[in-house]
Formats: sequence, structure tokens, C-alpha cells
Amino acid sequence: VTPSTAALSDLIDRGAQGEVAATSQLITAVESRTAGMATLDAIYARSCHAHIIGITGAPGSGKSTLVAALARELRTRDMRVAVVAVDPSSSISGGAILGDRIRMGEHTLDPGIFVRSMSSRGVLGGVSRATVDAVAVLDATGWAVVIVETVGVGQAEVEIAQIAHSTVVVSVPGLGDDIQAIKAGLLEIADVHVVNKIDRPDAHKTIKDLLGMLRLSEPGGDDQWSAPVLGTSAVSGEGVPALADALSRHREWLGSSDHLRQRERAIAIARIRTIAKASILERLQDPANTGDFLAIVDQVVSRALSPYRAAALLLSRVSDVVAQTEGSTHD
Ligand SMILES: Nc1nc2c(ncn2[C@@H]2O[C@H](COP(=O)(O)OP(=O)(O)OP(=O)(O)O)[C@@H](O)[C@H]2O)c(=O)[nH]1
Ligand SMILES: [Mg+2]
Repeated sequence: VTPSTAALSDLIDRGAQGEVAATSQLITAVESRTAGMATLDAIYARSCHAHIIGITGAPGSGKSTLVAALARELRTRDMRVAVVAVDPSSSISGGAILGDRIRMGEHTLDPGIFVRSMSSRGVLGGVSRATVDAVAVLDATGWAVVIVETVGVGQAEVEIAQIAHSTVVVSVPGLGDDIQAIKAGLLEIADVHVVNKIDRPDAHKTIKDLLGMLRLSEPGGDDQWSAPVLGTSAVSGEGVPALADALSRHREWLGSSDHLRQRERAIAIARIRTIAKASILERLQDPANTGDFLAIVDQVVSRALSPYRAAALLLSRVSDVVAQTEGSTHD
């Protein structure tokens, strides 16, 4: 059953009043693409208050455990915390999906905590539209902090920084001989570095190495944010209050100047691109739009058509379809 725009609008109101089930239903409606443009507009119009925090890092580095600990810490500070956990579709570190649920399980009775797991299946790398949509719904329904845990592989790892206000990069001791285990691209996106599993003996060397690397790449400048390096033990909770402090300092720093507007602009660009890309791919995969797709492919194979011209042809068909449907669903 496709919910009506009025019913969905009611869900937004009830979610904003703290009804967790309403927020959950709204995410489902948006995720399953049963919410029309008017609902998406209404959600977006109400979303601009949450502190969006991205957490990334290698598989098994302890992201989920850390998110649970951070959420617990933020609850003691009276903040309503929502978590979007993007589960690897094929678990790399083993049983992550169930593990996440169990670890988060302790929070489920607290109406000030919301946890949503989503699959990364079907996403061609990077941050999915479903993630972007869930963040918007959670923001619109009044969650003060929205934490997104990404899969620690591929594009999503780096792209998370484009949809978050503050990005935490989690590394762990002993992943390799030295800190080279942290990919270069990840160094730059971190607003806060966390070396988790600080309870391990080699952890302090990892912190030292990381600080050394950052000193080499530090941008400098008075109004620049300098990413702190924090040690945590997500299991014992050690260092987690300092992480919460660093994140709120970063949020304050953003708000103290033009940085927030710049970040909001970057987030808007990432959202537009993610949605546009997903929308184009979705329509390109629909034979109703692309008709003789295989015939076009064959023409490219036989050099009758260049892939450029084929792409232009398909895109023009898809944009015709987009124009028609947007026109008809603009209720
Ligand atoms: N010793 C120690 N173990 C930890 C710590 N934090 C997490 N772990 C363990 O590390 C393993 C992986 O933790 P997760 O929280 O699932 O890691 P993750 O990064 O979310 O993993 P994926 O989502 O699968 O990439 C679990 O067995 C945790 O108990 C820590 O601070 N110290
Ligand atoms: Mg995890």
C-alpha cells in the first residue's frame, strides 16, 4: 500500500514529537521509494538542526562498538542520538550485522536512541541514497545528533565526509608495520582521529606515528581546524568522553565562522549528486526507459556508435522520463 502524502506528513509530525515508530516508518517509506516528491520536500525543509557525524575506518577497527559507546556518552549529556549503520553486504570482519544489533541492543529501551541498519547491497560503491535519505528524515524528526557508520571499504569510506559535518576516522594498532595502514585519503577527511583498542600494547606507538604523519601534512593557518588524535577503548569506554568533547568543539568551530556554511554547501552538493546519480542509474536500468539497450550496446561493439553517443542517447531518453514523472508526481 502506498501511503498518502497526508499520512506521511502526519508521520513527520509524530516523529518530530518523539514517536520513534513514526520516524522508523518514515525511513521505510522513503527507502522503499513510496514517498512522493511532496513528502521528500517537506522532510528536507525541516532538516537543518542535527549534528551529522560520520564514522569510518578499517573493517573490524571497532566502529560499531565505538558508536554504541559514543551514543551512550551523548545520552548522559541529554542529547537524542540516532545511528545509521551501513552494514557490509558480505561481512568482511565476520558477523557484523548481528554483532551491531546485539551491541546496540542495550539502547533499545531508551526512546532517546534510534538505531537503523541498512544494507550496502546494490550500491555501486560510495554513500547510498538510502543513507542520505535516512539522515534527512532523522534530522527532520528532531534527532540532535545523527551518527553514520560506514562500511570501512571502498568509496563510502571517503565519501562519508561529504555528507557529514564532522568525520571521525578510526584506526587501530597492529594493522600493519606502521601507520601506512591508514590510507592517504583517509588522513585528509578526518576532523577527529581515533586510535581505538588503546588497551592493546602497541597502541601508543600508533598514536605517535599518526601524530608524526599529521605534522607532515598539516595545512596550517590560524582559522584552520587541527584534527586531534584521541585514544579510545570502545569496550571499556576509556577516551569516549574526550571524543564527545572533540566533536562538540568541532561543531562549535564550524558554527563560529563561515566554515559551517561551506560545509553545508559541500553536503548539499554531495546530496544532489548522490540522488541524481541514483536516479539516473535506476532509470537507465529500467528497460521501459532505455528500450533497445542491447541493440545500442551491439552498435557500440560494431563501432556503428561511439560509447559517447550511446551514453548521450540514453541520457536524453532518461531525462525525458525524469521530466515526465517529476511533472506528474509533484503533488
Ligand atoms: N580490545 C579491544 N577490542 C575492541 C575494541 N573495540 C572493539 N573491539 C572488538 O573489535 C571487534 C570488531 O568490533 P566492531 O565494533 O564490530 O568493529 P567495526 O569496525 O564496526 O567492524 P565492521 O563494521 O565489520 O567493519 C569486536 O570483537 C569488538 O569487541 C577496543 O577498544 N578494544
Ligand atoms: Mg560495524
